[in-house]
Amino acid sequence: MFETPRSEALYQRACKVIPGGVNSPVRAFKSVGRSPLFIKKANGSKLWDEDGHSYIDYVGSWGPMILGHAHGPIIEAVKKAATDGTSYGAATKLEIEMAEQIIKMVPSVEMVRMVNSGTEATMSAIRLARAFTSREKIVKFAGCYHGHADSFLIKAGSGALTLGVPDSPGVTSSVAAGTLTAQFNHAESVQQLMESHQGQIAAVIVEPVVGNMGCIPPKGGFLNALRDLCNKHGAVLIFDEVMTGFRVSPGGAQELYGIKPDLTTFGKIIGGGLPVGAYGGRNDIMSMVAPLGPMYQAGTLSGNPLAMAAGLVALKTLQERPEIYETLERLSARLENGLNGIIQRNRLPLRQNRVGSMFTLFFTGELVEDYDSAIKADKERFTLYFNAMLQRGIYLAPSQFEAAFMSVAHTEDDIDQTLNSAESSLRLAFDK
Ligand code: KE4
Repeated sequence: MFETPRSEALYQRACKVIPGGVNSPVRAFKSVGRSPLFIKKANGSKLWDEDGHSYIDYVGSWGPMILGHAHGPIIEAVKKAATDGTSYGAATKLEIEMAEQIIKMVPSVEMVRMVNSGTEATMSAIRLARAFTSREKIVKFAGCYHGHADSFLIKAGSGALTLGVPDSPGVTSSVAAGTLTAQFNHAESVQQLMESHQGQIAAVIVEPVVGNMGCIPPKGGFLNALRDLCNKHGAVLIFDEVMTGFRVSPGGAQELYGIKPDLTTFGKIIGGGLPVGAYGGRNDIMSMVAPLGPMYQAGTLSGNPLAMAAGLVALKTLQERPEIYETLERLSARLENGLNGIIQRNRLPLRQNRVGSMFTLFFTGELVEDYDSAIKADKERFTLYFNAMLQRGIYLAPSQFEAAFMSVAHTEDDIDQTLNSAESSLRLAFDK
């Protein structure tokens, strides 16, 4: 019997002192009908919970753990940096090395500012685009999630979508009025907004490969159309690569699809598991950022030595060992092909979307190409599958509307164990 009494007790205790017992909503497992697991430790592809159960992990801390948990060189770098102090609130050489490393890997970035989360990166990028264009409105896409800054909690995806509350209380109507919502993979929806708000749109922000509706790749020509529309209407094109950056290729989605955005936001992998975000892009735009320019943005712990040490090891490893992406592709394809075999053998109404080592199994028989098709997924059957997999030692994202992630620490045995568990879990979820 799959019992988690220690997690249960910790959850009760956590709920007395932390809203909902967690420090980020999706961790509460609300949409999968059970109380959250409390994780004790992790290594490589594995997690262990407080009750001693081990799991093959496909969440990877929501993306950062591309090299696997407790990656030796990252741990060593953090330990070494810590002996020299944890934060100075002053300039350091490490921050220059980090900026140079990002610029080397992502050529559209000519200057970059470090911050402490993906939210800070996207919030700052939007403010910068408004400052650069002297315009007030932004365009985002239904179902895309860019963190929890007010301007984005308008039909947000990820946690907000899962919680069934697309617009968050506390976001003022004046802020909401500044955010226009388009449809991912429907460029005409952006064109309509541009034409009906001539000269008012500062930026279009997009997840170039959506992760926050579950994984949805861009259809051919969609990102090119956004590039052309932004050129035509004088808007800043922002690629939110918090999830896709250094994930789908060393240069992110912009390298994979050959599109040059004006600004890019980063998070997750860039910190090697420590709190790091960044935004960067064209010199003429970044030159507006204080203290060089008038647009203000600041942060006590931005670029702190521990986070830079961890992030630098992560990025250098990915840049110097491009074969890592071949390994990620091989492992991810093995899982996808295995699941396709199960789907065909059992005639199941399921669809898989995958870009490299980020992927989602959707509980629908239809293609999932946009918000409207994503939300048709059968959340109830996903919940049955999620819990069956958890009991079999497979840790998936506790929401249908999230991407799963492979790491180079995963093994073929992990994949085969996952596939065995998936077949029985899916048969249970579909009463086969
Ligand atoms: P953070 O502020 O959580 O570091 O980053 C916000 C963010 C921005 N842009 C994209 C494309 C993102 O995916 C995210 C955060 N992703 C979610 C998972 N879908 C984080 C998990 C959570 O909220 O706990």
